[in-house]
Amino acid sequence: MNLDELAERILQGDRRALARAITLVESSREDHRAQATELLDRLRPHHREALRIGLSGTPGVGKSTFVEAFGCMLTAKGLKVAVLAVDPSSARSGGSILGDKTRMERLSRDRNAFIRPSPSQSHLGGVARRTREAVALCEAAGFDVILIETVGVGQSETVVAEMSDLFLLLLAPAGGDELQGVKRGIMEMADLILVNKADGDLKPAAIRTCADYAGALRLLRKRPQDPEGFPKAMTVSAVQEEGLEEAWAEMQKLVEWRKAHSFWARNRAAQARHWFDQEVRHALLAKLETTEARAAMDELAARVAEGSLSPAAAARDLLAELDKDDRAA
Ligand SMILES: Nc1nc2c(ncn2[C@@H]2O[C@H](COP(=O)(O)OP(=O)(O)O)[C@@H](O)[C@H]2O)c(=O)[nH]1
Ligand SMILES: [Mg+2]
Repeated sequence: MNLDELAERILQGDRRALARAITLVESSREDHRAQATELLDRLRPHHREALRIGLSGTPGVGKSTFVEAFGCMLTAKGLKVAVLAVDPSSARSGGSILGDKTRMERLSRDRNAFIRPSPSQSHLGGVARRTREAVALCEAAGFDVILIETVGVGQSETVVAEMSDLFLLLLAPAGGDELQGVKRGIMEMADLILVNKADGDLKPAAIRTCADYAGALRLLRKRPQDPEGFPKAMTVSAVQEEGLEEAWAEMQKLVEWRKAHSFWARNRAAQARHWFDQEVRHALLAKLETTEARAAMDELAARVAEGSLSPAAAARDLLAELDKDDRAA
């Protein structure tokens, strides 16, 4: 299939074409990278936009169960829902969302849903770009809502928040009356905190935990992109499918307000600038990873170590060498 055909089929919402295109953006082969960039350039003029919802939470809080219940609720409303994942640990664990597909059985059989496991590799930077491009492909394919799930480890929440319009933090009811070890930085990113498992024996604890977080949210600095009452904490039960309509109503309220007050567009513009910056940094760092650059660096490092060259002079020489290679190429 050539790129024109692939682009055409994606625009028609063809899921096989979409899956194929995502495989293309996930590839690190140089010719595939070039094709992926070309494909995205062809899709961009169509300006299709989805609501991108980032979702984070530690393992076991019920992300997969929530995505299944929430996703099915949205498709029942006639919306098309895509689920993507950013999981930097998947290289080791074999992919969290993969095993999760069984937990998302209903959603994965839904014709209006598309679930894509996290690409299983290496560093967060690579996963971030691939997910971002997969988001763009899902938008072009006409999806209305894109859920981007991540486990709460390391920097992955930040990465997901940087590509989302809304960021949800999913929590479980706390045992005691202390707040769970949620880092302040992550609290500050959240638009909505959802305390899951508000059912059965856990319900009182969930209500208490929710109140604790509502209090903690009020203590945070007010953000310009929030109307009165946001960010907000709510209880839900993914298993009982309770509180999901209410959570969706709050999300829509927030989105409408941000659109009306130009924060939506401003946020997307700032995100685009951020990713451009990241791409430049990646590309520059990649220049150091070539065999030639490594050899030149090793040689200069040896001279720095023996004291015949200063670190600054060696760095200058290396950069001059890289510039020369660029011009020759
Ligand atoms: N009681 C209760 N259990 C839940 C709820 N949501 C998820 N669970 C359970 O919590 C466990 C972890 O759920 P899972 O969706 O795999 O969490 P994830 O690791 O965050 O994706 C499973 O045993 C679920 O059945 C809920 O709303 N109520
Ligand atoms: Mg899961």
